[in-house]
Amino acid sequence: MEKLQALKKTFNSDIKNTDDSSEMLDNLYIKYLGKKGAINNIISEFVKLYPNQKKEWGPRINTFKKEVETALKNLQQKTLSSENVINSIDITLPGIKPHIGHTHPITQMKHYAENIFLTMGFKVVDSLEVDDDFNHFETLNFPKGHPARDMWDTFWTEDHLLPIAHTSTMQHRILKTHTPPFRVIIPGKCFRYEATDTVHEHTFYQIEGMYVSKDTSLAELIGVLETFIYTYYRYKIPYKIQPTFFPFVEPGLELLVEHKLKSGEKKWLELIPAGMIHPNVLKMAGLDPNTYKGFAWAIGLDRLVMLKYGISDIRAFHKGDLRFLQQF
Ligand code: FA5
Repeated sequence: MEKLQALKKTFNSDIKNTDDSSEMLDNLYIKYLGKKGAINNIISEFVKLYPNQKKEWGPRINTFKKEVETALKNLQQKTLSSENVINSIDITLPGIKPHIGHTHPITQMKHYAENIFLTMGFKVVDSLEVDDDFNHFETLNFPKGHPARDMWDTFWTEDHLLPIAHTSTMQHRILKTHTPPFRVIIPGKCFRYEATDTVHEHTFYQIEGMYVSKDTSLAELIGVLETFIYTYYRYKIPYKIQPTFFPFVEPGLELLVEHKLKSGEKKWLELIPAGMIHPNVLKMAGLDPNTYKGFAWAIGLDRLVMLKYGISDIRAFHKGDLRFLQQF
């Protein structure tokens, strides 16, 4: 009885003198409720009592144990809430916008354009970045020494390979590996030995397209390009289509879009050259031009994006100026 009275006293004074820290709370738990704590200590003596003594002291010890447990639980709640107040986040402070990156506007728009063609039944094939004379020129109906090769001023490696100047370099491979009818687009990075200006870069992107079947036509080519332009810009952007020449198409055409210069003056900008695949190109890939017809095009992706956002200088894309890039 004396021990229990003494224990109650020390417990009451411990509780009074606690500083509400979680460390102090842990110590109190160990001191009173731990395996070798004061209450278990008393219980170990209790078992030595006579049965009639047990009857009297059992409930008293249990009541004290419950009092200790309740007191410590209350203390724990107090401790947690006081520590939370100190460590809590002030939700009234204004948020800070995280500086995380995002994909480049050209990449964003490449995916956007790819999705439009995917919904039209085209599949996407990746382009190479370096190729040989055979795929880049010969299979596209440019014999060696042909003056039309000058249309593509290119860099050459010492092994006589070239960083591709156009995605049409993939045409022969696609024709050889696909059985008509097929629809393919080939986005790729192109490199040219070019004097740069507001609409010309030395490194830029194209999206080549090819459609080959037994009965396709120039009308279908124009239909695909017009559908793409309307879907991409989502409004009736002023454009015109006029004839042009490329050795690997016959007839050839180009789609030009009205481009507003910084001065406010309007000019036509060549955006998508295209045409019916030349019979020689089909023949070189083993396809009979009397049976199969096809059309092809190449969209200038950088120019496509320039016109969407009213960007006046193509060189802004690869300058690395964050003030420009962060706008997308
Ligand atoms: C070609 O590259 C042809 N291979 C296109 C083609 C494909 C014709 C299939 C017929 C059939 P061109 O050199 O015009 O053509 O380039 C195609 C488009 O790429 C241009 O209309 C333009 O939008 C873009 N482009 C060309 N040169 C540059 C440049 N230096 N900087 C930015 N964009 C360019």
